[in-house]
Amino acid sequence: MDESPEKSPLIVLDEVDSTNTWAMRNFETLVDGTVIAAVFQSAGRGRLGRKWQTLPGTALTVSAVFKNVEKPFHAGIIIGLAGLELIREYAPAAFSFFKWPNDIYIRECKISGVLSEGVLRGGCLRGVVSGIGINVNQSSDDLAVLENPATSLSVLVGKKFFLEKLRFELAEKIKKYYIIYQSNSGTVLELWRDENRLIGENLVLNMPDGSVRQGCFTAIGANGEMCLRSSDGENFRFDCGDVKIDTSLIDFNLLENKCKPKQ
Ligand code: BT5
Repeated sequence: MDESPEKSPLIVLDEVDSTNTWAMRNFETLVDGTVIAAVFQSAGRGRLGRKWQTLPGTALTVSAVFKNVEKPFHAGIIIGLAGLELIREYAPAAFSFFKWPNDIYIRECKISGVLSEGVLRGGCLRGVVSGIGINVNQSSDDLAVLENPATSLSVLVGKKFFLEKLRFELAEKIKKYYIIYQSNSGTVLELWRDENRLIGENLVLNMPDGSVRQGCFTAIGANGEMCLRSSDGENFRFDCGDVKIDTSLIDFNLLENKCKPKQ
């Protein structure tokens, strides 16, 4: 079997519980770099047992099989960069960025989320399945049912998109970033750091144990961890947690201007 990502297939399923679950179940038989997309995902999953909700035919729900990454968190970066590039192409006027680690936001609204899961067999890590959900054709009313602010390409641009085309383009971008990663992982990691536009901002971090941390997001460490400096100058490192965007702490107009390419 040819294992080069250039030739890895795109599998489109009409309906599935979760593309991540399907890819994990079928991991052994799938070529490295295979991309699996669903027209409808009935039980989409977020991190920490949360749900990823999308109505049929409104969104991209895609997973990819990574058998060749140096560190498991790199898989989420590869798929996240592909998603960010697609969102930028179709909504170029919107200020899109990564909210650490791999969520994609437009200001305080989530447009995309990434779920990466290690594939363990007999206690050994065989690879990673990483899935991305991108909101495309949802209306504001569709998104209003979600518990946190969310947006879609359609809300941003004011028109509907042909999902089949975007699905194919996303798969090509995932392959592209995986190939770049395999020849130079440092380039891909640097790109991801640069697109984490909340570095330098004051953030609130909700930890899985329910505790809350607040401080300045100073940097991303070598293992992808968030470095946070508290108001009394103490430095902390976190490899998990949910960043909450507090619009009273972040001036998005200022941030957007700072991030604009210089003319
Ligand atoms: C994520 O989790 O953001 C990861 C989402 C990954 C989804 C993809 S789709 C393809 C693949 N197959 C799967 O089953 N999953 C992956 P987390 O950071 O835990 O965010 C989950 C939270 O986002 C929820 O609790 C809601 O508040 C919110 N949410 C749910 N659906 C959303 C949507 N469509 N748009 C924006 N926010 C949403």
